Amino acid sequence: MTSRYNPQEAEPHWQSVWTEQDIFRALPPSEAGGAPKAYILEMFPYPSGKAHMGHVRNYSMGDVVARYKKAKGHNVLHPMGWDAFGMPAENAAMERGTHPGEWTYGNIDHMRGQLKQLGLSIDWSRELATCNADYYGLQQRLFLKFLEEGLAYRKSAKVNWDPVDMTVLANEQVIDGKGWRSGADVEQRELTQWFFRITDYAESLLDDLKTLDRWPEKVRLMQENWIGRSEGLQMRFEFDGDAPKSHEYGIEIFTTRPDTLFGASFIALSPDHPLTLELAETAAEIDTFRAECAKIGTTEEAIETAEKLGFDTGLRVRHPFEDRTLPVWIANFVLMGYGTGAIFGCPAHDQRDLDFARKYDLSVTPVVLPEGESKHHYAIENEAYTGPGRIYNSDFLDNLQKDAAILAAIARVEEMDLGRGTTEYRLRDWGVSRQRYWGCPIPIIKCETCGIVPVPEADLPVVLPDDVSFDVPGNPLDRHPTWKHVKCPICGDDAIRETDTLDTFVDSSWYFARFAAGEHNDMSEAAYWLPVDQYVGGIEHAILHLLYSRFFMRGMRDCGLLDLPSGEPFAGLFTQGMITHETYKSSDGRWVAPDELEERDGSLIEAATGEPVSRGAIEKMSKSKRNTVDPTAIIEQFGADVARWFVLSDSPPERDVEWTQAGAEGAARFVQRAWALFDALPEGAETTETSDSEAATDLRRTSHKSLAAIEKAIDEFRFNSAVATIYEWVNRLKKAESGGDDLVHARHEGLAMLAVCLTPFMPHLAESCWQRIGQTGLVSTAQWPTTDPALLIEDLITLPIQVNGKRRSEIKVAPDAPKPDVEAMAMADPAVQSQLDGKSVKKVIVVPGRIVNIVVA
Ligand code: ANZ
Ligand code: ZN
Repeated sequence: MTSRYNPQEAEPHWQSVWTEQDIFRALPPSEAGGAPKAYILEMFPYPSGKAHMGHVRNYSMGDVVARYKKAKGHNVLHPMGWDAFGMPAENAAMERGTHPGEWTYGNIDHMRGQLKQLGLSIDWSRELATCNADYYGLQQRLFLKFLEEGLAYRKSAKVNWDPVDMTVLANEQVIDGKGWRSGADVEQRELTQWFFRITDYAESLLDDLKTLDRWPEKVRLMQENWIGRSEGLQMRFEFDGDAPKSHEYGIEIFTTRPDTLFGASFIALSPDHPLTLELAETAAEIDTFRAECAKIGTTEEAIETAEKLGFDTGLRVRHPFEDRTLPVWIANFVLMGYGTGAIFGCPAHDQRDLDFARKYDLSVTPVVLPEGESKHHYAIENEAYTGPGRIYNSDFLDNLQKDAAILAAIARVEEMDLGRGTTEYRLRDWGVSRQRYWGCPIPIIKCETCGIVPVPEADLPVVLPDDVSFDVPGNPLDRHPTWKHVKCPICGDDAIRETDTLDTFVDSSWYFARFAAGEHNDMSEAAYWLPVDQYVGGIEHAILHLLYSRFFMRGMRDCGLLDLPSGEPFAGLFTQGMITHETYKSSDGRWVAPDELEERDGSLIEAATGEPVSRGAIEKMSKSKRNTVDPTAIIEQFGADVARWFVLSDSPPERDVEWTQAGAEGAARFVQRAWALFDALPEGAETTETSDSEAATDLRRTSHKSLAAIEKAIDEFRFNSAVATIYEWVNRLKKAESGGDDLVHARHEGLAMLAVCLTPFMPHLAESCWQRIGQTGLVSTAQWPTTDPALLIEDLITLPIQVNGKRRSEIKVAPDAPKPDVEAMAMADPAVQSQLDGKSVKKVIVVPGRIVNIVVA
């Protein structure tokens, strides 16, 4: 009589055994013996309230790698923590009147419980939360170190200001030029803010992407584009007629397309260009125009998509190569922070310039001819041509290809002493000041006499005050009655604390180093573990988080804090796909959640109302479409192993996976099927004799080949292929149950191997199975089995041998045996030898896998 496997009993049991035996604790380097280290990390969660299926997928994938590496004999570090500062806690505080900390720590407790239910091989002794003063106090030290080394500095910069909520908004909080909460028109304000000098590292951040060969190509490309190196030309256009006093030298522009200089039709200044500001002093229309531009917001994206706006200054400049002049405009799409804040517009070959030229009726002259076009008929309508081609309409550049023309134009401009070739980066310094409460306080004191004074070491951490209120808009730190009032550490006079806190991206830029540094924040231990060998997370962090982390490691290295020569935090990166689910709508157009449905007579109805429900598209699980499933509910119904197995089984890890109830039920049936295999093994199987019967050898071959295939699949991040192999292997082992006693030993061997292979995927089931067949210890600490190479060799195949087209014999060879070997074996065959009988061989034709034909005279 076979028993059922009960995940509700087994899972909590094994989890408590693992905890009691403390088997997932990472060993400090001194205790690791010769074991190689493996640092496996998933992007740490924001404690929003509840874990979602995306977390389940992310952490299951990391757990597969961590458990596998452990089985392979590595000293594994697999920690977990909480990215715990940020806006949602303040919003919750405003809505419910709770303290952000209370809300956050409550969520952490809940989500920790949920993650523990998943049976992850986490070293919980290293858990951290970024909102904990222990953590952000160290971050304040880092900030001061960066300040000392010139990597942090203050400057005045523009922010999005919400005049109703009286607060600064992040770019993401400006929607169509309006504040996301108040709906008020957002204004641009200048504030003095803190910055990190990430641009110092632009070159190495870009060049070293080449060394990250275990990162997805698309992420490297996204980073490359974000850093945005362009080889360009900085040059001036001299004024025609009277030049404004401050610009007698001309207007400096930056371009990456000097090959299009003959197509130039206007010059455009940024609304914030010094010349614009100067002109505005005597022209009120320019002020009005600037205010109009300021409504659009500071993001490049907002500016890119906004309607093009221009103002003609009436000034004119001379073309460097031709006897003509160009008008000088002010244009909203020219950013002050890039290049020189001024451009020349070539509408034929730049879409923004074209949109602008069409709107203000400026000339459009094409100068790059695409391959296959005739210069007499080629014309630009409403789409600029930005591709390669041959230059025309361009005097000395005519007939050159684009790239050669760029160099020729730069050379000529340098010769004329009007400019020089340059390298520019799109990357800007990282503004880290946030006018928020729930973040890491910037450890600075502002004194009227002494200026900007770092908080002395002994006074760190600067702890957030608890008694704050969120009933009025703005930063509670700023209006706290006492917190910001301190004595200046230098002169002792009254002074004021910096009330800005750090961008939460700072918190996540070094947490992996904190994990690695262990209990005593020992940076030599951090150097042992870093870089992270395998990082797993969402593609949404492909740019900022990864770039900031790369900057931080370089910064810490150059401050002498961390011995990490490459400055690279993540040697391997994997970005997983999302979890999708069908969507459902009621007849009156409401979204209906999956657990509110019932199936009646083959059609879907809403359980509460009995009304019919229609199926919609399969989409990313989201609260707004109500197509989420709750991991806790799944774990209660099926167990954590089923949830883990499902999210790993159905699609390649980088692709989306669709969650279905039927799929979960299928996974649950598989759990029972696998268990039944172990349960059916006769007692004492482990002590039976090996058999070399053909059936036994065949079964052993399947097991060893499956093991090798699973190993390869995990190494290559193809978890779904590993799962598919396990399915087949289980079927094969099931068949063996009806075989003879000669199979018992091979079955035991196969099942012991299978249990180890199941561990990364379904660790609880694997423990029960391991125990059931009498193995010692825990499978979670068992070594990965070794394969017997002899059993991996493919079965031999039979090749017929013909002599002059007549079948005379056959030989058995490996399917991939090289031709010369096959030929030699065929010639040596006794039956063939007797046929040849002294005749001379003219030719031997080997058709691999099919036949050998010997032609004799
Ligand atoms: C003339 C031109 C002709 C341009 C053409 C492009 C195409 P990337 O390649 O991304 O670095 N530009 C320069 N400074 C700018 C600023 N402050 N705000 C907005 N646009 C600016 O972009 C470089 C190109 O972006 C430059 O080359 C310039 O336009 C524009 F057929 O100059 B180009
Ligand atoms: Zn002072």
